[in-house]
Amino acid sequence: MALGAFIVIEGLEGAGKSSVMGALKSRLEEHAIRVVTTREPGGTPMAEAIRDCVKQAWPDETVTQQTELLLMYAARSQLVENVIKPALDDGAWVLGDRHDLSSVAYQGGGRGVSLATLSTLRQMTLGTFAPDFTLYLDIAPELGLSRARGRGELDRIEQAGLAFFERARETYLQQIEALPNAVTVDASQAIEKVQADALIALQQFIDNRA
Ligand code: Z5A
Repeated sequence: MALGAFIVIEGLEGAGKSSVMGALKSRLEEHAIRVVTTREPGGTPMAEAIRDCVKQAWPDETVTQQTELLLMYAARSQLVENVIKPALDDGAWVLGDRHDLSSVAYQGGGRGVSLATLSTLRQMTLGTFAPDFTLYLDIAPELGLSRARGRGELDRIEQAGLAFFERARETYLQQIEALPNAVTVDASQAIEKVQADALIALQQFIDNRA
């Protein structure tokens, strides 16, 4: 069994994952825990190249559902095998900005890929590997996207339209309900309150693990 713990932050764009990640990292470091942060897709040189590829617009061709799905799992495989598992084995805790649940929400709920297909790919790529704890930052797509828009141009996936994000959120909520080690935080609150709620959830996870 790995020495470290794998904690994943999930949520729609603009939910505040980046700022919550910073707060969790600081809290873990106060506990003298070594922290490695990751993001998906991305986190290795090859996975970062895949990230650029999936996020950019391809005006002269259609990006098929299958291509998008396979690229997400290709990036995840690179990250898990080259970064996450070695870090956990070395005793670090890994804080992940998104992981497999994003594929279930976006490619499954959003694009309509079947749960059976997702399950086959997960089994092939991850086997039984899964987060020890998932923090889901729940936000209505209108609010999240308006925050994301405040930062500039929306990328290819962000341009998918409101109905896509509503399906993704619905899927997140259903999946989180069924996960044993998961907590939902209301991400529509002020950022300070979102961070405070996230830190309470983290502390409970740490206490339960001790
Ligand atoms: N994707 C997928 O389809 N399938 C998969 O399997 C995976 C990913 C792994 C990754 O892009 C895209 O890939 C993503 C899902 C898809 N695309 N979409 N659409 P990304 O990493 O660039 O996207 P993101 O993860 O959603 O990043 P984000 O928009 O930066 O979200 P965030 O990290 O949660 O938000 P933030 O950067 O912390 O905050 C965004 C802005 O809102 C910022 O200006 C903050 O100051 C502001 N903010 C945050 N919280 C608050 C509160 N509480 N109040 C006010 N303002 C706030």
